[in-house]
Amino acid sequence: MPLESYQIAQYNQQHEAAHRRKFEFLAGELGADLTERMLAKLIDFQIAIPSWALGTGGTRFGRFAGGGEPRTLEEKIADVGLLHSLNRSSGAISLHIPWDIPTDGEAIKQLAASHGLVFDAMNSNTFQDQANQELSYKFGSLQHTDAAVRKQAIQHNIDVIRHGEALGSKSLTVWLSDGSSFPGQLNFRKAFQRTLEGLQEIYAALPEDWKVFVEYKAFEPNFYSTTVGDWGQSFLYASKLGPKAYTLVDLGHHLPNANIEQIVSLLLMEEKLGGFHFNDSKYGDDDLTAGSMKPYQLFLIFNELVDGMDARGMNHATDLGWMIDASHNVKDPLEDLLQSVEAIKLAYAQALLVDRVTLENARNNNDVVTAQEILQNAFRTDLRPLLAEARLRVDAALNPVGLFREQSLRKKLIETRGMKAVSTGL
Ligand code: PSV
Ligand code: MN
Repeated sequence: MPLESYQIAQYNQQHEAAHRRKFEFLAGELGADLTERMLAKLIDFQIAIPSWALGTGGTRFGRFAGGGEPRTLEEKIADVGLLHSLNRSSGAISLHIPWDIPTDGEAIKQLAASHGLVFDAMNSNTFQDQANQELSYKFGSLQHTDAAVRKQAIQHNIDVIRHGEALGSKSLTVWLSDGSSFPGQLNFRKAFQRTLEGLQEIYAALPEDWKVFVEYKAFEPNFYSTTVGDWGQSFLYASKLGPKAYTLVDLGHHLPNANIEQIVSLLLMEEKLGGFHFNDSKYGDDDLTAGSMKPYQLFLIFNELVDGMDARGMNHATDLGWMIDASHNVKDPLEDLLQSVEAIKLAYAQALLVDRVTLENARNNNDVVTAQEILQNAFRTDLRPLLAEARLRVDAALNPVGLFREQSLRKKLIETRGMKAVSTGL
């Protein structure tokens, strides 16, 4: 273990006095009741780490690895365990098959449990051809005109479910790159129908207590049409499939300037929002650190999430799938993931702070100014000391990135794994 609990305790002791000053000021402003309620919710709130984001990400032009990347599933679990010991907010890992096939499900499950981790959604991959694969996905998978290709893709998804069952996962995320790159290439209606039929077979293989998340994406790798291209199409599939099927929102998968918070609000209302892939972007599916570009948008999304979940009496921590889906070209992947988790929890905390009764009154009175003030007051309140206090109370680091650096954790990983260790993924 590159980080021992006494090292976290020592670090916290050194920084506790400075933290106390900031926290006590904030708690005084918020009042003891609200402070404690928010702390309890923040401690519960966990965000799953994608196994494919633990290595350095690349672009189509190149990849600049930083060393010490996890080489095996066991090492990926160890990395997520390390993140979780630093922030106690990343208690789950999301696997991608076939990048992370567990050879011994029970042993992997136990290893994860020893780090305090559970398995979040399993992800299938019919967007790449694998070395020993019989038929190609060049022209799609579930939408393919050839029934044999569709069958292969369906079977792959069923295999992923079986791997997930062995690990205690409870959901499958299906992202299809299916679509077309040129006008005329595809019959949209037939592609939709074939995809629906494939999803229906996968749905039929789901265990009773599982969910399937249908992830949409507007473009890439296909640049003319995508067969699950937006939330409307995903919603259509999820509705036709049945009560175990939901839409998954990846923040990078919309056309520019889409109002994601409104999408989230309506999906929740219709009981069809299943989960999230958090990341941030400026141009397309940039897969940047959550909250690095548009923190206000992230807050507005959480504002709708808290409002919509409360309206339905949902448990914030457990009733939706919270996952990161990001890639890191120029940062240490582990530091980047710590930053993403912090940004997500900050947006969540800000949303908890919104005075909903006054907001609703302002809306009813068409008092636009007050409505805006309420949201911006919450967004502009510095809640970082509250997040730090939540960590302190569960023996995580007051400043996870600070401790990661102070303990030279990347250097230690490079010492054991080497400079050239390369992680599986994109
Ligand atoms: C596709 O862009 C996506 O968002 C899907 O969730 C995939 O599983 C993941 O990225 C692969 O990196
Ligand atoms: Mn995604």
